[in-house]
Amino acid sequence: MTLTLVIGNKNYSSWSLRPWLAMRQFGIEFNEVRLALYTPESPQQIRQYSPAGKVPVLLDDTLTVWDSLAILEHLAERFPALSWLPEPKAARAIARSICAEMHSGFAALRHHMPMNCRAKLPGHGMTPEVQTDIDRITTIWRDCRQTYGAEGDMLFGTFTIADAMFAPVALRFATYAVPLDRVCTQYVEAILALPALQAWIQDAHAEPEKLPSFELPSLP
Ligand SMILES: N[C@@H](CCC(=O)N[C@@H](CS)C(=O)NCC(=O)O)C(=O)O
Repeated sequence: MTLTLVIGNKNYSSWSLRPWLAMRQFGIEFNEVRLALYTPESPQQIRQYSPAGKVPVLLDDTLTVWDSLAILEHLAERFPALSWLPEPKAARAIARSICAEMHSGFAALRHHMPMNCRAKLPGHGMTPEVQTDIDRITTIWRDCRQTYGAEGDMLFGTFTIADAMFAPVALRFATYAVPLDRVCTQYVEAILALPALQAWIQDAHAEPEKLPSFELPSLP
């Protein structure tokens, strides 16, 4: 049965990156449909696939699954032999909680430091609210790495859904050169070094579209 993942521009679409990265990391085969977002045609194009009018969307045979977290949960059910979440119950509870926290929070960071894989924008986008988001995210990363990360470079050692959820943040921290401590710097480097993430960035560089609102977020 074929899986098709519908995504937006790789340079800008942070929500698309999450399931794409997880599927590539776990070696799941899928077809990719990439739509250029924020064009006059894009709302109608997206609605051909998703009732919500947003990407990412997963087409799984006759099923349509939309929303990045729902897609990851669906995949975890579909491929139960893969390690989507850490094994110990306590770690799984934390992993689920931080995925949900990431999914529903950090609005200031998203707004002021939009994902832009190609760009280098040090110092742009920083506000007190953004710093509050960064402080919370780096606390999460430190706690996970220190408590559960001994067996690898990811939040819970090996790659899990939690890393897919936070990978766009790692890219943002690199683009905006956010100052980080050693543990968080190493985590960002580990995410950036994933072959699948490198492939995503390479594809982002090859994209022709330039969206002005993502290119020059304001200086504080
Ligand atoms: N909560 C959703 C958010 C999806 C979302 O906002 N996608 C953006 C792209 S990153 C989108 O489709 N924008 C196109 C539009 O609004 O026309 C998810 O996790 O999938």
